[in-house]
Amino acid sequence: MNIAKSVSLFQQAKTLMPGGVSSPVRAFRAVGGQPLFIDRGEGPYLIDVDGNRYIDYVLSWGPLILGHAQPQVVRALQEAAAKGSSFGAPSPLEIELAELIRTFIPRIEMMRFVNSGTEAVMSALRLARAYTGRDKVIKFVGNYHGHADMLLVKAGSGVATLGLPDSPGVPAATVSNTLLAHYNDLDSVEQLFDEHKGQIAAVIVEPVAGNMGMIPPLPAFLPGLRQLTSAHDALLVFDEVMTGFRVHPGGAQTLYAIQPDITTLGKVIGGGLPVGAYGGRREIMEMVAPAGPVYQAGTLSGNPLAMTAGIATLKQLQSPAAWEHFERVGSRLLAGLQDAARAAGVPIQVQRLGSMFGMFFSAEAVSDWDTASGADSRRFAAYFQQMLAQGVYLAPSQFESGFLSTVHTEVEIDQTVAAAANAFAHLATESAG
Ligand code: HOZ
Repeated sequence: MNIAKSVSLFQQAKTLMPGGVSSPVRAFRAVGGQPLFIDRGEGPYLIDVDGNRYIDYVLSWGPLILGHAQPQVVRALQEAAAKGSSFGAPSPLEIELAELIRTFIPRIEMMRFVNSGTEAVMSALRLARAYTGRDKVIKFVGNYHGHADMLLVKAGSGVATLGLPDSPGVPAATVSNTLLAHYNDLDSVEQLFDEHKGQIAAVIVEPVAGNMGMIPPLPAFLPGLRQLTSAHDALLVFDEVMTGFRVHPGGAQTLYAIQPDITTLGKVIGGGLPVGAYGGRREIMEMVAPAGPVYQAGTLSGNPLAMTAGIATLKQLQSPAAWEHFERVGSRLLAGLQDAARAAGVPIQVQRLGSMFGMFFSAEAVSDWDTASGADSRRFAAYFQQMLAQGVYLAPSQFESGFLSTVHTEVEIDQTVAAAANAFAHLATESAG
């Protein structure tokens, strides 16, 4: 595969941007090789600057649930851009997107739009602290909630990919109120509530972990978190930036029938433009300024372009056909991967919920950070390169999730499974040799 133009652009980019990228995982550090520079996206495909074409399962790390350059989204954006890109004043589009979100997730009675998932989470936790009058927050090892200081401790995603348990530049005092529990382990949460009685404002969780690979919750985990937070007058914050509109039309909270107090969203609700939102019970949200005293603001928040892309995207997700499609192609992909791995004698763990999936090279079930990080990362890197060489673009880290779109058809799925069969066979030969 010729990637000469990407190679040359990467050299240039490294002189201008740290590591040559605008976000760390994109640099391919965990899988070797170098990032591809992308010219354009077309439906389920990415086309790089050298003209190579890939079936894309990253989809801009989740937002592009309708695929790249989806015609209705593009048309809506063109019309909106012609009317102005940002007003710094309310527009009817904010109401339209907020209504749509509330239709899908009724628990979000009120919301505030921001510009990223990171911003949504840091604002949600400020609100949770203000509402409860407490400072401490429980997060889970391997869960990732963006790069706000207080949450940059034992985080997943790029932090895990690069093997950085913490980040320099984060003051010890800032994370002193961040308590760590283990995903899928209620005892570890209960212990923290016992040790810090009356001091814990909230438990924040990725209801389906997506940033240490994809790991669904065990049956008792989310109900247990709801019960514990309620019993201790703490808030339950669901970070659905990744799972929102992915695992179920109503998010993980609907799939598992749990009512969080605050939900954070991002990715899909911006249809590929930068956006985030946090929302929840009216009584809590009315503490946000100017309705209440909790300050949070943003120049581009609620801008008409992001709102337009979000509206055009969510409207298309109202069709049951979209969700039937995810079930059909998603189960075909999973079964194909499982069969191919079994045939090659390569142990894998695969999971899927809606249009989100994950795969680990492990013979053991994966349920938390310890088991996720115990999976074979060298095998993952080799698999990634094999898939890329055959035109399949996966996230360049085993600590990320894969995503499907409404335009990934059986054709792309079957090509992917055939490529995976070759890759598994190659891995099996390598370990035999
Ligand atoms: N938070 C995203 C991954 N889980 C961002 C990755 C990127 O854009 O590089």
